[in-house]
Amino acid sequence: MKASNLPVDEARLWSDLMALAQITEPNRPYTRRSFTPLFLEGRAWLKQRFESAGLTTRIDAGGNLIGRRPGAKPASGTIVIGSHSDTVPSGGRFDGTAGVLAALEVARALDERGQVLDHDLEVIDCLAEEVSAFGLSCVGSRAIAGGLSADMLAYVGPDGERLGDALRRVGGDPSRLAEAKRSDIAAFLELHIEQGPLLESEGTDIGIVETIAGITRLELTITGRADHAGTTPMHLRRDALLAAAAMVSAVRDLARDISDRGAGYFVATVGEMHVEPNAANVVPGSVRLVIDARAERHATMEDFVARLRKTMPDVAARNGAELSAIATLSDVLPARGDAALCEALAQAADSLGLTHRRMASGAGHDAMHFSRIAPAAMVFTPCRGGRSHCPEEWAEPGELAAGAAAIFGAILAIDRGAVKNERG
Ligand code: HGY
Ligand code: MN
Ligand code: MN
Repeated sequence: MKASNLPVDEARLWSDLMALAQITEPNRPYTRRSFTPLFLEGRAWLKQRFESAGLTTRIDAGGNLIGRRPGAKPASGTIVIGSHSDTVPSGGRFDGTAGVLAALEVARALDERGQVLDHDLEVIDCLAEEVSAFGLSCVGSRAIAGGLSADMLAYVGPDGERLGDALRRVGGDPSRLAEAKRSDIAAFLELHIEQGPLLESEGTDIGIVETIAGITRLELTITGRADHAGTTPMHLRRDALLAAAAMVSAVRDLARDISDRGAGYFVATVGEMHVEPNAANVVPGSVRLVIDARAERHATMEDFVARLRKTMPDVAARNGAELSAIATLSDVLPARGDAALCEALAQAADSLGLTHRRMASGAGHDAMHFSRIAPAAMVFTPCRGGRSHCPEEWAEPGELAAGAAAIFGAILAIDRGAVKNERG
């Protein structure tokens, strides 16, 4: 339903979104991969918008762009709102960016309405929420939560650069990560498009996220033998890609078996694969593939990984290759929305005449990491056909403004002390 007289400027939010969307790789819109020059161009644009909204900006040691407005009683702590501005390759215009720009719009609206908060207020564009070229996601929000480890900083990207060096290149500082870890956050709120079909199919205005599925990413290396594609008889081949293909369908079968057994929400995908030497006339010598698994319950994920480790070596051997390595790239536990913050969002929605429902998220978000160090909650807004991580991703201006307005209302409630979250 189209709510009227929202406390945020729908047109201004939409104009920001469409302006930032123009900063993309021209031949595969919408692509603004973290750590790239285009990402930094988007950052520079965001910094200018933050500052024209009266926020003082900085890049913290974790590479996050932070816009800050001091409160009247700084001892109250900091209310943080934000998301991420990096995209997947050929992604959409709203995943992440809607949350960053809605946060900026909320900050402007609070200011324009003379709402002086007791709490400090921060708008944050978190670095590299999407799986980066280094194989790691949520780089900036991990740093804020104190979870960006030295091992992770040693991850190497496709052109040989270490993550720690890339972090420095975008303004972070791996030697000062202890300073990036926060203990002052009173509440973290994130607006995000649902990236699923539920809200649109029901005609519900906003979703209030109670749980975010845990994510485990594993890198499997399959070793065969590179040979001449024209002279090597079929029965003598050790084709790593053939084995990898069998493993991809085995992952799918295992995921279906687990999700059909009612062990809570579970999905697994192989969306990334690198073939060596990747030449038409060479029998593939080796393959590196990444499994992305999501589970509502961590016990289900543990079961998946145990069964995977047990069965995959045989799948490789049956297809003439060897599973030579399984590396855990990341392993993030499921996260919960703070009950009191969720209730504050529901009450804000009610007061605006917005319909809302509680729901789970199969997508990962920066809020997962903030939830380890502070009360955190998310607002979902509908997206057309539930499509995301593709150029067809679409959201309506009024839907995004409604989500931003709910956050606006929840912030006022938090600031006046009307929200007693689980951390007391
Ligand atoms: O992959 C995810 O769940 C998120 O879109 N980064
Ligand atoms: Mn995404
Ligand atoms: Mn996202």
